[in-house]
Amino acid sequence: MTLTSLFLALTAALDIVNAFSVPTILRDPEAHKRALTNALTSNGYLTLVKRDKSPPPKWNFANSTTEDAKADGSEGIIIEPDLIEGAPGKDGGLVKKIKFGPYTVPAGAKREFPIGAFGLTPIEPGRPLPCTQCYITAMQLNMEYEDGKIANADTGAWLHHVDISVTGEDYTCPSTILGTIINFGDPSMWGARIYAGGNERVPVRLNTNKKYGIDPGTGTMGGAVEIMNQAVKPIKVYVTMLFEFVPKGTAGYKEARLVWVDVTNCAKESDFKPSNGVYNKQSKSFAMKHDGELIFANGHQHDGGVKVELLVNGKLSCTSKQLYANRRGHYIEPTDGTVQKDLVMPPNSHISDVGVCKDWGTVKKGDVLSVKAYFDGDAHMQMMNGWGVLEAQMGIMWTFVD
Ligand SMILES: [Cu+2]
Repeated sequence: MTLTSLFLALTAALDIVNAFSVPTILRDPEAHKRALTNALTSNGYLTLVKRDKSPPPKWNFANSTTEDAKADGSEGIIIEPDLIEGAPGKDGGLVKKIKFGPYTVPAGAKREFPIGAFGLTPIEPGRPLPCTQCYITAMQLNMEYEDGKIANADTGAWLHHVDISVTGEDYTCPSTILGTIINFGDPSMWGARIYAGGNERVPVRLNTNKKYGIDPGTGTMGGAVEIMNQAVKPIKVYVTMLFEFVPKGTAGYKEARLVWVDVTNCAKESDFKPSNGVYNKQSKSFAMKHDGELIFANGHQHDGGVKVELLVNGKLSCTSKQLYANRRGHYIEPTDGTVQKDLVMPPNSHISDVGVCKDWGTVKKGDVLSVKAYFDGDAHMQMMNGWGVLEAQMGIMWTFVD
């Protein structure tokens, strides 16, 4: 068996496993309904109603950077403005859109798709890079339909997870292709991860006050996307990435890297089993391999998440708060029957943005990084699958360091 056929066989096997284990949300709609009703009456909805009477924290509905915002996220909220395709980038940069897909997802199902495989096999040659001899200074993901309209919760399209990697070695979790395949790990794990995101679709910018960018090298781009369809009909969508970049020779620009700090450490994936109510989860420690500036960080959690903290040598360094606001719209499921009724969550149940940290300090080689994620399933209802089991949670700080 060649490596290529092994890869394809395993990809196919993974798809079969997914087909049976993943579209849980609709396996038994009645069970989901019961579970949702339980959740509604036991905590989530009642709390949400209460919240309507006593206002939620001010930052919960921030639509732009607040006046009291601190660089380390400890006070207020820093909102990174969305990237705009075709608009002029900073320092003469260009903003280019790359589309992955189309991906078709059946009604009520969740599917994972690999995005190329870094040119390691002739059949999975990877995807062309957005640029070469360049620095990627900003990135943002999104999802759209064939006609370019946004695909989000208001049409049942849920962008569960996207990981983008380039050829190279990951900073925190260097892994081999064989090890990743044997573990059924996320395909992005065998490259250098440069961006990841969920349905909050948060832009990353590395050149706000200083001049940094990711050097994508000369290889290819790959990774994985995971999409969930809560609509009553199948959906056909494209996952998009906006890349802003400058030529490598642009005055003053230097390379930055993604340091992925995850409560699951270097597990095959970032998913972990959630609890009910209020809880938190902390990662092991990871030692920095070089001195660097802390340029940008955004925390990632699923609905129910409150905030993610980055700790350096055990001391709080960056706080990234999860926002249940609606800065860009599209985050409320309709009740007109186009989205499965049992999957409609109360308005403002979904994380639609996060507060980020920017240019807030430095780290030294040997400094120990860890991440702690806080959850409150009473204040923010967590998602549930068709058997009434809570969907997986995550707690990650995507930290960019030069
Ligand atoms: Cu996630």
